[in-house]
Amino acid sequence: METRSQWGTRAGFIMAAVGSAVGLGNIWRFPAVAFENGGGAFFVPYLFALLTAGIPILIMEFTMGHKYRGSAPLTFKRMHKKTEWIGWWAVLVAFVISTYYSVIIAWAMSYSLFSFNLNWGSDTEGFLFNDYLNLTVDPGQTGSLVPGVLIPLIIVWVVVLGILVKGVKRGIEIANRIFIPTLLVIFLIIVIRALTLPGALQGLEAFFAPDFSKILSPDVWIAAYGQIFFSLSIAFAIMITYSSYLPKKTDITNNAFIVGFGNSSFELLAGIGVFSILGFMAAQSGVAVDEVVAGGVGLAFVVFPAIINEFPALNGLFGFLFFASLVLAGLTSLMSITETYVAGLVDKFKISRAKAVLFGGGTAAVISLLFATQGGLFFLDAADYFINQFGVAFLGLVEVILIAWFLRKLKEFQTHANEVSDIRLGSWWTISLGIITPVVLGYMMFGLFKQNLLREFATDTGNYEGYSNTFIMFGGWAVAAAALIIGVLLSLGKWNTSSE
Ligand code: LEU
Repeated sequence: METRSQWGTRAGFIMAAVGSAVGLGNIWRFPAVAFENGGGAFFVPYLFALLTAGIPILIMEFTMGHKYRGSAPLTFKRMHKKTEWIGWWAVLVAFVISTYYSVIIAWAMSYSLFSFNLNWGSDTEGFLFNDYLNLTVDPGQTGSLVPGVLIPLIIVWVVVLGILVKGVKRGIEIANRIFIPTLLVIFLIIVIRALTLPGALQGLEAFFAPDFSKILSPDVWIAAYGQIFFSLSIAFAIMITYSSYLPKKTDITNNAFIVGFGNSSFELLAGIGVFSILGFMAAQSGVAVDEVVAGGVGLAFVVFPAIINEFPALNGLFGFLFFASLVLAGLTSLMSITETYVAGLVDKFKISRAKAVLFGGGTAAVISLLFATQGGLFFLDAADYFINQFGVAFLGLVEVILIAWFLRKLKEFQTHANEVSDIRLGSWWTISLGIITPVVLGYMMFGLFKQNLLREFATDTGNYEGYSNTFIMFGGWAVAAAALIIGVLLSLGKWNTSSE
């Protein structure tokens, strides 16, 4: 029985895949990660990871989705009856990400409104932590729900689940066809304005100035792989799910190149825009650019509002455009994350799409409330770090080793992709996945486990961000482990017979 939904057009699929890839990771994560890890020199590991892992895995996942035509669990089950658990593990990693990713979109939504009156005032840091997030509890405590986060969070979920209920073609595809071009236009306006601000050049110099002393450090390579996986939405069920809706006659390899390079171009554009603006800020306050840079949350929600205050004209409008671009980019990514478990539930339990959206999305929405509490930021930070390192990157490694070494599927997938694609895959692809990725990523993963476990059991202060052992145990390790354990349990359940 094959009544699987399909994309309406090739452009629709590409737009949706780009929509998934281009997200919060591109706009606020990439510029800060690149800057912290050697600036211009970061492009060496970044491009290496893109060309030997990112695009090859993207092609592999597109091939798997297209060949086995199922959600991640069904795809892995059809590939080999003993590997369904990996599909569920991937889906659960996506599930965890969706619970906090939605909250960051909610913040951006609030901030797009705050922009109009520059509500954040001059102390943007105080505003974020005290006034907006009301962060007055210790890590591990929740405190009460913060209404300013809760309301936009509800809107985020209503929009995303509303779109998913409408289906692949009439929901996801149409939304992406509207959101992605809009995002591109808004972003180009921001980048052009940024480049014409006084000080922009110094900002770009700081961004591109290579610091080659860092290039041999494993941390920098971990950061590059992590960024590529997260940013391309690979290794956690998304691209397998989206490509399972491709029609039989399609193109795999070319599509993967378009999505891969499209995503990196957007990332670079974001880097250029963000650093031009930081250069402006540095010039304005007479300090060096690296003094105004802050990672992650700080960059978008502390530094940016401060800069917007200083804009020569139309401050409110530019603030709005910046945060609106975060909202749009975030929503199209959240749709793709949520679709992984909606598809998994539909396939395994043969329930209707509406029920799967209500149950799967509803559960994620309820859990996301944890991050909308006063202590939410700490939970978010720990969950994000652990699920990325020990969910996404680790899962990517397990997936590649299993497929390339144990099941020896690369040749078969290569033939499958070549049959439908313009570009033919050769030894670049098999060597990247069969040798380079397992070896380089495996080496780095080993180091990462060692580092985190050592500091976990050494002293209380050596943990990630200095969090306590108990908090790291429950807020970090347990979350990453739960994705794997619940994934295995789900794979043990029986399939509704008609789904086979
Ligand atoms: N690729 C997205 C981004 O860069 C994230 C993913 C979890 C959908 O933000």
